[in-house]
Amino acid sequence: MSAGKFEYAPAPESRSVVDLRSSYGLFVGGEFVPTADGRMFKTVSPATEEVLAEVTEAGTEDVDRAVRAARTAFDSVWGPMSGRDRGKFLFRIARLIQERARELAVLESLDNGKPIRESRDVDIPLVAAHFFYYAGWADKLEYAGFGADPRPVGVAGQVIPWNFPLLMLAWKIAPALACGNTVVLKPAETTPLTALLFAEICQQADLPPGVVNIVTGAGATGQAIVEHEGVDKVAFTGSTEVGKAIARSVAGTHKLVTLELGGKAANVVFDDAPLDQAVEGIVNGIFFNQGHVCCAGSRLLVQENVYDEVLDRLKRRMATLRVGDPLDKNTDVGAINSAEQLRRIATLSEVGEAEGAERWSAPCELPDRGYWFAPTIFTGVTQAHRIAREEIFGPVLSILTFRTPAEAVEKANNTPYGLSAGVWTEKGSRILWMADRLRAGVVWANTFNRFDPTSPFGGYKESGHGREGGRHGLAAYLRAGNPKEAARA
Ligand code: TAP
Repeated sequence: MSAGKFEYAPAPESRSVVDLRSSYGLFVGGEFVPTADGRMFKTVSPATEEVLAEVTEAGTEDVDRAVRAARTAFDSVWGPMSGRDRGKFLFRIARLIQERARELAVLESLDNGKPIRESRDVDIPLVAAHFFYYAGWADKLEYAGFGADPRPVGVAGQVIPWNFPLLMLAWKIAPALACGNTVVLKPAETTPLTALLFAEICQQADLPPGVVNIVTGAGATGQAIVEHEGVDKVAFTGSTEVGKAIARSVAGTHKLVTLELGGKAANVVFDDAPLDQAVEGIVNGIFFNQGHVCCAGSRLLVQENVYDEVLDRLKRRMATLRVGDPLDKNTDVGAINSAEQLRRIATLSEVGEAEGAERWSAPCELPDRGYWFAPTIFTGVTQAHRIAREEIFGPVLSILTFRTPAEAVEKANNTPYGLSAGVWTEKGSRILWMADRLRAGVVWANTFNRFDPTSPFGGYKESGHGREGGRHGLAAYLRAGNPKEAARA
């Protein structure tokens, strides 16, 4: 245990609340079914490398079956159902998520590696909040500003990443269902388990068969969903590279598409900021969820005259972070999600050193088994460095400096991405001045990584297009958004 850390007895959350099956089929047409043409793969705990379960790798025939089930449910039950009745199902799902919150949180931490403190206090409460929020919209769509009689799109094909597995599922499924669509969703290869537990919750809620279909698998399964002719709308969250491939594949088809992609957010600290709070915000911005956050504050821009002080306080704070067992309630930073992601973080960190930046890692003992990376910062970073330009998607912070607000804006916007940004200052006028100029979908002021179902989220530039969350999030799942579009439809 390093100096500065309090000694705590281990406080592990019990795994006994989770009833893991040894293998899982696909959830199609309201039932768990075996694959027609796919294979099985294993999902492991990234903290221990223990195999948790075998999961089905859906092939094209399975995807076709799922899309057909979704179409039938859309035509026969869910599309014609009144918004009021759809809302009841969504409220029921939201309540079941709350009832089974502990089970979901433990399973998420097991499969993903994130600290139980975060899955219990952030992920799962937000998942329930999303279902409650969109349940409320289901019978009010005609007042949402999308025309007098907005219609669902049809069958939505949804592909999500591994960093917030159940939360990304909620961002996709809750608005889609509220608007009257049915869905085929693929969770990420490394984190399928909470999506499969969600399928059980759909059964428990008596959701009509085929409204939600969960097909597990890798990239090829995602591609089969995206390319399926029976899919009317593609919703994707993931890397910019795969997002571009998806945009190319749906171009020229009838499909609507929304893309939530990567980021390289600037977190800008001015000299008049309350520095202790700013340091908390910096730590939360980059070490929350091991930095596996698309809107992570991975580029810290500090005003030059407070640079030494901020750096000093930041290192002191980082030395108190507890890295280790995700199921321990005292853990601040859990495991890296996969061996592949760990390699990517390690490689980019080596590139940072090779290009001349100075590396410092928090003193901590990393467990022997599993995938781990100590919270790390780089100083002496210039805008040309790869670690200042590329998304690392791990607990690695690049620190740059600036002198004037104009320089801060110029550096913050000097990125192909534009998902989020943070501003730390005590001047309200400066916050507004910065927010006007930062080319980012979300700008946080004197806070970071705050999410709420009522608030839209999405990117500029290569961070994607379309918004999720809030009233704006409905637009992606409704046709005839305005009278002109209605006339064309
Ligand atoms: P990706 O490799 O892009 O994977 C995302 C999802 O797409 C996974 O389910 C993946 O399956 C699937 N996929 C892979 N290749 C595909 C293809 N050719 N066609 C269709 N689907 C395909 O990203 P990732 O590594 O999981 O996630 C990290 C990235 O997501 C980061 O760049 C991060 O910034 C971004 N992200 C963005 C947001 C928002 S809201 N903007 C939120 C979270 C994450 P497999 O898992 O089986 O490979």
